[in-house]
Formats: sequence, C-alpha cells, structure tokens
Amino acid sequence: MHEDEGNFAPLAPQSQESVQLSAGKQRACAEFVYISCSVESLIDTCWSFTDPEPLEALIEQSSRPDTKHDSKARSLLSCGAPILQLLLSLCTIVRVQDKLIEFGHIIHRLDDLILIAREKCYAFPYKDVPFCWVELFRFASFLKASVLAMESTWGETKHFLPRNNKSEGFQVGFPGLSEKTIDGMVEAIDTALIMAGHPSDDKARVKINHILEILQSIHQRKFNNNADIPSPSKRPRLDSDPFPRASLTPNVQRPVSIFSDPSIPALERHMQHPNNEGLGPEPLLIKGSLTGWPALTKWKDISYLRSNTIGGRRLVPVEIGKSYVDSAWGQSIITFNKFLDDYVLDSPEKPGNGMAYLAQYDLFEHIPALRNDIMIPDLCYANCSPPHHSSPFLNKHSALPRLEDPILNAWFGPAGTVSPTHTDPYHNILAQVVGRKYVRLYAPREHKKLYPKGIEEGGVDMSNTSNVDIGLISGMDGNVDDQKAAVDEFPLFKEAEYVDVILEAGDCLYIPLGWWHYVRSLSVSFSVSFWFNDTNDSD
Ligand SMILES: O=C(O)CCC(=O)C(=O)O
Repeated sequence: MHEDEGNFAPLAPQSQESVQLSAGKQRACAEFVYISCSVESLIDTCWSFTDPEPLEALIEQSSRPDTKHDSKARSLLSCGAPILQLLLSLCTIVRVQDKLIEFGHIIHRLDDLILIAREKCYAFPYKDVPFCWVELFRFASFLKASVLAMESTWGETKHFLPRNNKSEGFQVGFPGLSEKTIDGMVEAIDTALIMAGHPSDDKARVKINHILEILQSIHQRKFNNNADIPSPSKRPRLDSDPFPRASLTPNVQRPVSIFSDPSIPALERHMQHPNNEGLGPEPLLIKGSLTGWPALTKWKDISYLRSNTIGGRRLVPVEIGKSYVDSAWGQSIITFNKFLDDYVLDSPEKPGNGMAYLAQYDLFEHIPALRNDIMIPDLCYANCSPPHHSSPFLNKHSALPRLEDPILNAWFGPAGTVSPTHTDPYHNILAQVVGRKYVRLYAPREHKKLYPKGIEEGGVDMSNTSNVDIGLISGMDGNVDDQKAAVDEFPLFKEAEYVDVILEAGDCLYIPLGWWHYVRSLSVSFSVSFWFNDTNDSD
C-alpha cells in the first residue's frame, strides 16, 4: 500500500444540531464538502466513459458489413468483434453497480487491451499505425482511469452510490481519492495522451481535461492545506545556483542583427525586401520582448512547475541521449518529478545520469495551465515570405498548407542539450523563457556545405538534418583528434557562412523559414517555439 494512501479518508459531516463549530471543525467540514463535490463531479465524468451504448451500436454495425459507417466508428470497429465485446462487457459490469464488483479483474483486462494497442503502435512506423489501435489505446486507458476512480470511491469504502440518486450520494459523501489512485489515473491518461495523442473528438477532450483539472484541484487543495509554503523569493529556482551550467560558453563570432522595431509591418518589410536578395530574410534578435509573460517569473520557480503538474505526477515525453543523431539516443515517458530531479536539477555530469531533453513537445495542450503563462507573439501573424529560391526544400515547403494557428512547442532541459543543425518547414519565433542558449544559423543556400543526411535505415527522411556535428567541429566537444577528423571529413564546412547569438531569458529569435540552426543550452533552459507560415487570424 502506498504510504499516503487514505490521506483523504472521509470526514464525518457535522449534524445540523451541532452546537457551535470550532474554526478547525468548520474548516474540516468545508474541506469535506469541497472534496466530496469535486469527487462527485469526477465520478460523473468517469461514469460517462463506461457508457455501453456506443459499443453496442458498433457491435450492431459490425454484424452489417455493408453498412456505411463514419470513419471514426469504423476505426474502433476495425479492432474486431471480440475486442468490442470485451470492452462492452467491462463497461456493463461497472454499470450494474454490484457491491461485489471485481475492480481488480476489470483493470487487468483493460491492461491487456492497452498492451495489445501499445504493441500495435510499436509494430508500425508512427504515421502508418492503423487508427483503430490508437483509438483502442485511448478508449481502454480512459476507461481504466475511470475504473480506478470508481474503485477508490466505491470499492475501498464499500459505499454503494446509486447514480440515479445524487442526493443520496451527496448525503453519504464521496470519500477523497488516495494518492495511489491519483498516481494510477494520471499514469493511464497521460500515457495514452502522449502515445496516442489527444482525442480528436471535442467532447472526449473536454472530459479528459475536466478529470485532470479535478485531480489538479484536489492536489492543490491538499498541498495548500498541508504545506508550509515558502514565499516565492525563498523557493528553489531554476536559474539560481546550484543548478548546472555548461562549462563552455561559445564566443559569438557573427552576431545576429537586433530587431529594434519588432512590429508586424517591420517584419513584413524585412521578409519582403531583404538586405541581401541572395540570402533572403535573415534572423533577427528581439531583446527583452517577453515582459508581459507570467512564465518569465513563474517558470523559474520549481514548486510552481511541480504543483501545476499535479505534484510532479504528470508524465512527459523526453529524449534521452546527447542528441537525436546520436546512436544511443532514445525516447522515454517519465514523470515531471523524475525529469526535474534526475536530469534538470541534477548535474548531467554526475555518474549514472545521462541527458534528457523535453524537446519539441506541445506541453501546452498537455498541461493547459502553462498555456496561460505565455502569449503568442504578434509577429507570428505577419504575412510571410515564401521559401527562398536557394532552399533545397523550395517545392516541398511551398506545398505546405497555411497554418490556422502557430504550432507551439516546449524545449525544457538541463545545461548541455543539443539540437543538431537542422532546418524546419516554418518561420519560427524562438522565445527564451528561462536560462541561456547558444544558436548558430546558416542560410538555405549554404546547405551543400552542411552535408545534409538522406533517407536513413527504416525509411526515415533525415534530409533536413546536417551530418556535421558543430559541437565537435568547432571545438566545443570531443578531443583534438576527433575534431580534426571531423574537419577532414567535411572539408566544405569551413566555408559555410553563419550568424550566431546567445539568447538570454526574455529574448526572442526570429528564425526565417529554411534557415539551418544548431541550438545548445548553456544552463538549465526552458524555451517555447512558435512555428508559423501565413497564419492569419483576421479571416
Ligand atoms: O531549442 C532547441 O533546442 C531547438 C529549437 C528548434 O529547433 C526550433 O525551435 O525549431
């Protein structure tokens, strides 16, 4: 049993006849009502995930193979009748509300289904995974989280709470959720969101966010009541010692120009009338432009980050290894606490700890509270220049559809993370929120001197990534022999022209479409990128 299990054991509500309630008892009573109402709302939402009707409809459709089904229904249908029948029987067992429900058995069978879905997801290249298995992953995981909540409130206390009699449920009072239940629910939901993506169906998306918000609020309530919270100035911060800094700070050789008037018309002029036609629009540094962002102060505060991730329980995907071109590179899904404690706050030089980077992930869809701390820069709504004629990706990038909204990604890691030299299909505003980063940029026309990779084993197209390890070839990494070997292997590289910059917290860097960039964090660092093309919210 988890040591914290039962922390929210139900408190007996005071009867109306109680004489005068002491302040402590009033607080306990208010606490009971708060937790009880939150859990009631949570169970209502979880209950909706056990609705057998859609499954019955699918099974009915599966017996009529010639019927035209909408593509979503067809997708879960393609898992086959036995899987649909199993899901239906699990939902039905939960819904009969028998006191003797074997929650453990239901959870085991859901774990089996999640395993099947997971194996299918690994068996295919990501883009080719048949949609039915992605859908099954989400369906079985959300059902598991729901059953865990019900087990905690019904199974453990043996309360039987008829769903059609809310007043009775409220009188009895919903017990709180144990820490172990919250752990299990978050793990089931987050693994599905990361592996299978957020549900495309708006209703399911709202329901899952609602469940996570309730878990967050229950955690927050407990944290506020129990913790002796130090004032913000005394809390451990990401930008203060003893958090690690990279030992070597590269010298900036050819500084990126400063954008002194960072307005949409000025950016449009810069894109449409570049100083050098042969290069196209060049990168621009926007100093101190994030002053209105709550993230600028909040994200330095480690307890803020932990508390907004349900006490560090939320799972995040991380890249493990020096960089994604490294042979020992891999990906993992870990709790935010593990990421912070083992990789960010702990020196990567410490034996046993490798490098982990929460890279290129939409953390803001995953944890919407963090989205409130940032703002999409106005510059992302400029009318953009097309891909430059010197770009090897001219046709590919020209064919991309117009984005409705910028694509947001978080980049969070310790000192020393490296994004190897690559190019992206969008214009980019890279906002530096915490810490410092070195960025070196090459114009599209330099591509031959960067020795782009090709199609790798397994058919992965790596042609947007350079073979040159800039850390090594420019003396930041490796030993003299390795550095010399790199210079000999890529003789044209020394002729490639570049600009470079060190981004400080509060700065933004405009990276034009098609520019190659090498990015290296010089301290614990948290950045947000905004990819855009002709994103325009005016029509
Ligand atoms: O910050 C990084 O490590 C890489 C950022 C990047 O490549 C991008 O924003 O496109």
